[in-house]
Amino acid sequence: MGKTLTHKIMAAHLAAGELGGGGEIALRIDQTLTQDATGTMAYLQFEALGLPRARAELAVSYVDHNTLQSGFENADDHAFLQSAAARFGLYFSRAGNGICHQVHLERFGVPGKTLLGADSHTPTGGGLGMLAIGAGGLDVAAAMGGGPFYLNDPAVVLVRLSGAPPPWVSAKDIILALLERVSVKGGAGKIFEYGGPGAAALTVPERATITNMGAELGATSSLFPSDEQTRLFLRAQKREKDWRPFAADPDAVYAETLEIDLSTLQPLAARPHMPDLVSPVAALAGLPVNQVCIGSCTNSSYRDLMTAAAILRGRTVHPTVSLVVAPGSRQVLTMLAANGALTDILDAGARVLEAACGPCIGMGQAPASAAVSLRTFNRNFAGRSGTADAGVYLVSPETAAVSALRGVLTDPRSFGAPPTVTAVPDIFRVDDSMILPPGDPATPLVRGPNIKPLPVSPPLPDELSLPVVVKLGDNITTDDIMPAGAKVLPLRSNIPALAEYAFAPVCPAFAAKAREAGVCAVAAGQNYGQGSSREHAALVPLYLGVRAVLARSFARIHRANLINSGILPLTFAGEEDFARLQAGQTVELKGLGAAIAGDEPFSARIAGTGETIRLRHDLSGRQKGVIRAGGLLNAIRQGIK
Ligand code: MIC
Ligand code: SF4
Repeated sequence: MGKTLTHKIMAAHLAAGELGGGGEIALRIDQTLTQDATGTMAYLQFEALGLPRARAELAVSYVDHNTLQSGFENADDHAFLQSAAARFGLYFSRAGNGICHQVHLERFGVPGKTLLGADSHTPTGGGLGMLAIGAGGLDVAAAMGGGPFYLNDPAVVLVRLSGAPPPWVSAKDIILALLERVSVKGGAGKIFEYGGPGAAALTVPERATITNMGAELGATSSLFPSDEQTRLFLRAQKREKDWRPFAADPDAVYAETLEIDLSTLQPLAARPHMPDLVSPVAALAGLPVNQVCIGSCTNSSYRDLMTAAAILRGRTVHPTVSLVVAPGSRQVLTMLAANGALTDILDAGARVLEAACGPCIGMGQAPASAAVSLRTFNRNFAGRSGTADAGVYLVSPETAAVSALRGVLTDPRSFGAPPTVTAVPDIFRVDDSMILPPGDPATPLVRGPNIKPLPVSPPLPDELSLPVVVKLGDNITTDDIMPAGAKVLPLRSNIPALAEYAFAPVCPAFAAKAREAGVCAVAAGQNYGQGSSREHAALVPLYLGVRAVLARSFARIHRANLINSGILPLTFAGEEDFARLQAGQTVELKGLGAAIAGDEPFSARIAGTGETIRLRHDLSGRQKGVIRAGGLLNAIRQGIK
């Protein structure tokens, strides 16, 4: 029986477990990456593990998220990260060098390797034929130290692309079409492997747009084969020596196959406030637009910005629109500067930002009240832009640029002939001078006042009486649990200060109520914790006394982060159990030791009501040990893992 590409890479990296069995497996990790909003915690954890030096083949620490520096906090974090990189043996990509995923694709990604990143969009590397997975900082710290990464063996789905996209339809429209079909929770427990003639024709930057936004499907990862397109990209990056062909066997067996005929696609947009609320741009055309942002790890490549520049050339942005352009990397920005495209963009009236995440994570450029903002980004969750009532639409660079000129959401097909852009030039501008190589192990860690110690959970007791502080609905994002943005992100290495903002968008009184309760629980619907990898969405609730989250289902990375933090992720056994439990009630968990040891559903009483609910834990043997110890740090220190 032929093998999928995913299983070939997994088989070559399997450290424990069985492929195809659906249980927990462990993979050896070749490369790790962190960014500054997750990195400070990851390196504090690496330090707490007592590991002297990274053992992975390659470990890179990027600074790309918190670059606004409106106070000392971000700069303190950068100094800490730079010292940690030198001490622990990491490459350090300095602020201004670009967004982690874009730079990793350009400079470090290698086909057939495994990459674990403390950021949910790490699967961008799948555009190069890597198996690239997002995880919480502690899992990345453990992998950096040479430990394997544990995950549930995913089902492998083939997305077979046929046909060629019509003019003005690009990679963003392909992944939006898939999001419409699969939804933000439909990818859970799956890896999406792309194939077919339509995939072969896509360049690496286009593939990376698709694998990047596979994160919005809730997928474990997404990847393309490594082929001639991959070789051309790596050659242009002066890295042809890193190229190897990798592909699925022709008779590979997949859990599921999805067919997309690219020739049937049209320009698409995801409407507020979820990436899977997809409509044809034509159906929304005419909507007045206040802001257009081009950038983010999804759509900020040389290909994307050259396309936008070609559309903008010789024209001026509409008077009602603020056009913001954030290039993905210093490589992209300097190439645009050298070939004149940057002048076209500036001449058109764009506001050009440094090569960083910027507005994607609410680090500046918040839209006006009730504004409509078109963004080439990957997430349009309510409030993520920094403006609670702004409506963010996710679109391709083509739709964004054309709409910026017209002042209304515009189907780019009405613009005339599409620009012809070389996505992968013969040679990219390679200059790694802003990437510092690993330094002296004796380098002291620079700890400014913003760097606070980690919260650590106590071991799991046998009984817990937990008031349910809040009951939430489906698809609660990590931005709902632990918002980001210019005001809150500087506190990422300061859990006590961050705690004030816990659940702010969905339950502003959460911190006060949790403190009053002492220990407590959170209840929620399906796909709880979708979105980012930020373990702060577990560490902050832990700090505030949350000992269990009861949900109808969980997003993969967040569930792992809860377990790693020592918070019990429990699922309601049935619909009626979810319906029965109300906010303000107290759940009594008794005989937890026995309940965790077994794998069957167990009962919990709702205090003072005479009612019970049935719950499941679905923990693997290893996870049971982690939960009993009170989290992964405790477990590793006690030699449990
Ligand atoms: C995001 O896009 O939400 C982030 C910011 O990149 C996060 C990581 C974080 O919160 O630090 C992610 O996607 O994992
Ligand atoms: Fe940065 Fe946005 Fe990409 Fe997250 S999604 S890594 S914030 S550009």
